[in-house]
Amino acid sequence: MKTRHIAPILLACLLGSAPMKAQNYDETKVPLYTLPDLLTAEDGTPVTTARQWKKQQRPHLLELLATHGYGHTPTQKTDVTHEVVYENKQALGGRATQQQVRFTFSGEGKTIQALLLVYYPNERKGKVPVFICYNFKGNHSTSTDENILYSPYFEQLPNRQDPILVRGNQTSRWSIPLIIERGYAVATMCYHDIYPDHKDGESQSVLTLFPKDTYGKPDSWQALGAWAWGSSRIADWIERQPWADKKKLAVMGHSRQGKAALWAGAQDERFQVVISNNSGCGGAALSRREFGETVAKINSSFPHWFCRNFSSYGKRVNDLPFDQHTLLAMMAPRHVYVASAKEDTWADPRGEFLATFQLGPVYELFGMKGLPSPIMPDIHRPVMTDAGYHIRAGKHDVTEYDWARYMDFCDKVFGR
Ligand code: GTR
Repeated sequence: MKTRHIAPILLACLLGSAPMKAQNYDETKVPLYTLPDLLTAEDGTPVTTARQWKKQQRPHLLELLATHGYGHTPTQKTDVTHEVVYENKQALGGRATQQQVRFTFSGEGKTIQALLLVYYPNERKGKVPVFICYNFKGNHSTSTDENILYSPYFEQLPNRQDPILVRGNQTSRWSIPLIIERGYAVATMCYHDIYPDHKDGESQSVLTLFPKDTYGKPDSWQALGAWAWGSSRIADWIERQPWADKKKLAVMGHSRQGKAALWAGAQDERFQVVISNNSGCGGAALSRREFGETVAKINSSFPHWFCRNFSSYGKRVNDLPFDQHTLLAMMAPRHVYVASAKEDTWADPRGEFLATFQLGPVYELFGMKGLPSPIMPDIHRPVMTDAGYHIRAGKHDVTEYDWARYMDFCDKVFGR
């Protein structure tokens, strides 16, 4: 018995690293913690007005999030061209128009291509709100429609029989018919096209389209920063479409893309509604709870996601100058919706809820309302004020239940 325990420890010592603590799933073992106070300025004075928040506190906190968490996004612009390569005005039995748009990003003598898949309703009174969200497994995974072109990342796979190329293998995560029925548009791109999601993905990512000194440093962007940047480039195109209501843009992401959606919403104030679906550690869940996935664990599994500075907080999470409520608060006075799943303990549903609750005092500066109670609601009892939260039954996933709630919330926010 003993050797079983000793072997990994010996191995870790030989490799020069201490073994990682097991993940905690026991609420009674959550350490005591104090969250950084969102309404205390750097010099210790209280933040009491919306103006102070906007002019001083928000920029200060955003800078902390960039320096210690997500990395700085370069301010330089890259060239982007767009070409509608496919259009079907009779998609979904005539209820929607489907477009596929090739984005070509260029810079530093290189180009990178990505494909955006868009559906918007044919029957519409005026312009429509739009959900912008990445897919994990290529545009072809969202539907069995044979006309959907493979996303560039998947197009290059040498084995055409690869099961990943099966159409519609993630259809259940994309309630496109429901989205259209409720009068919304949806735009999706494969996240690998922007930054291939593996630790050596940088060389094929959009980072390389920027000057060399904008990446590779402890506080510069990596994959999450790139994905967030890409959402803003999608918004640039959407804003110019005659059918799209540019004042009603929502960014939604699941899991690692929930983290990216929150970081996109923090930086780009065109996103009026920012939706985190099961985003967990480094997304909506409070890091200081160390429940499920931890800062130490996420950085060791995914060293290419956050900025390098973030990994130094693995063993001293209480020294982080922010927690995830800070990220959510960047949306004020816009709207944030956080969703959890009961069985998704890795993502710490309670931590996701508590971070959302912490938004309250910041919303109040703007005369807005955060979540009404610090007591977590039961499953399938969504709470919607100026912020939204729900926990549903089931696993780590995106389901029709989640989409329906996001649209209920957007209907409320957009006055539909
Ligand atoms: C897990 C990761 C989570 C979450 C998830 C996902 O492996 O630990 O932070 O992002 O992946 O993206 O599905």
